[in-house]
Amino acid sequence: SLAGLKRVGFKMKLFPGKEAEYKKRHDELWPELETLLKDAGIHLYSIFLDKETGSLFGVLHIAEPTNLDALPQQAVMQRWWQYMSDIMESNPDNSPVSIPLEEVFYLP
Ligand code: RM4
Repeated sequence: SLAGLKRVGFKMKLFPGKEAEYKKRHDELWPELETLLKDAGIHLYSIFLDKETGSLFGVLHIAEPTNLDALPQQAVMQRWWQYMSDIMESNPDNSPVSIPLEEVFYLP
């Protein structure tokens, strides 16, 4: 059930011309990364692309959002971010530049 889960929304930025590659890499998401995200308690994780601007809008559902704080230290997460850093805006530590968004509407 989704009752009690919080929504977490954020945006990231894709480099121009990398739309197909970004989709392909996520279609082929590493099983060990899927396990990591699900073990963190993430449900219903979507990423939407605005093809006009390259903005990526992520939204996920999780009971305890602070569980997300442990993900950046995980080796699989770091490998994935390094792998992705050639096609999306990233920080010096390879994590994606990720801007938190405020939920202003929710219709359960
Ligand atoms: C994205 C980005 C996010 C990750 C997803 C699965 O490209 O790396 O941090 O959660 O992939």
